[in-house]
Amino acid sequence: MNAGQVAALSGGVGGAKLALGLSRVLPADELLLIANTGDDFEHLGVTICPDIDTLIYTLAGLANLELGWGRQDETWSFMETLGAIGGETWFRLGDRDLALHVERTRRLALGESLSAITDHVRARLGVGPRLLPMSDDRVRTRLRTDDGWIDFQDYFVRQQCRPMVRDLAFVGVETARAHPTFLAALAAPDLRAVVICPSNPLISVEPILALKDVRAALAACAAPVIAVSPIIGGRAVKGPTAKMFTELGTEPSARAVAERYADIIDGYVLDFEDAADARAIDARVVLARTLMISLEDREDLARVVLRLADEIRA
Ligand code: FO1
Repeated sequence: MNAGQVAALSGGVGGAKLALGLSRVLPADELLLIANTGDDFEHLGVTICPDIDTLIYTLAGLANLELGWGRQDETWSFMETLGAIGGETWFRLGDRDLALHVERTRRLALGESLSAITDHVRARLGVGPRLLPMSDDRVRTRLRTDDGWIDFQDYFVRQQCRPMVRDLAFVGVETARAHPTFLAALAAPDLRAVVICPSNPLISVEPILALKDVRAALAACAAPVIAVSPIIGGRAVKGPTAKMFTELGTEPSARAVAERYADIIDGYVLDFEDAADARAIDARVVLARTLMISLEDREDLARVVLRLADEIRA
């Protein structure tokens, strides 16, 4: 019983690793990827969509694995030249990566949707599974720090996640429409599974869940919803997840992540290291190795997730 589609919700690095695993164990037409766009921003005159691009580059085999963002075999002439003439260089755009931002910005200005542009680029770069932005409408994550509200990339890149986070907002989410293909996938009677990839719940997954109709569609969908913990032993594999949880008053743990998804998940995959958390989680739980170092790790974790979904569905 493994016909229907799998819809996977993802942010950047960690999520993209599992998305790659899923793409390698599923036929391309059985996987639909939904990318967070809350991190998107306009900078140096171009529109940058970090999570969409990380997913495309990862699945195309073009990702810069050292940096965790951008393209491999990158050169930096544009940034160096920009710096030499006194331009802003805190957000580094590689020469190859820049081409994508320039082309996307040109097409957006012509009135094309972000989803159409994304679809075009993913096909040109040889990525098989469909990849959708969570919405074609603009949603921007902002954070309240002790110095007031700031944009996500200002916090994440310019200030290197140093400020204490007091609150989060997804500006535009009240009026943004979830992509219709995404909502249609969730409503499909033969949907096999929804996977919430191991991305930061606060900034990568919750912008998607905050879109009108998405949480209700997930709670109502025929398929099991399976989340994978991005926290292993109280620590995030990469990025500020644990720090943000602490600053917002919750001890970072696999259990704390599950609690944020309590109303929508049917299954939860957490690391062997977090076995003690398993009992407190109100979903069917599987312990696995969730640290994805090798390609095999990514595929193995994808199989664990699909097996859990199929067991729940059966
Ligand atoms: N992250 C950084 O830490 N420093 C950068 O200079 C940087 C540049 C960059 C350029 C294009 C792109 O798509 C992503 C980029 N990122 C950079 C990552 C980006 O900030 C992501 O939003 C985060 O990694 C969170 O997912």
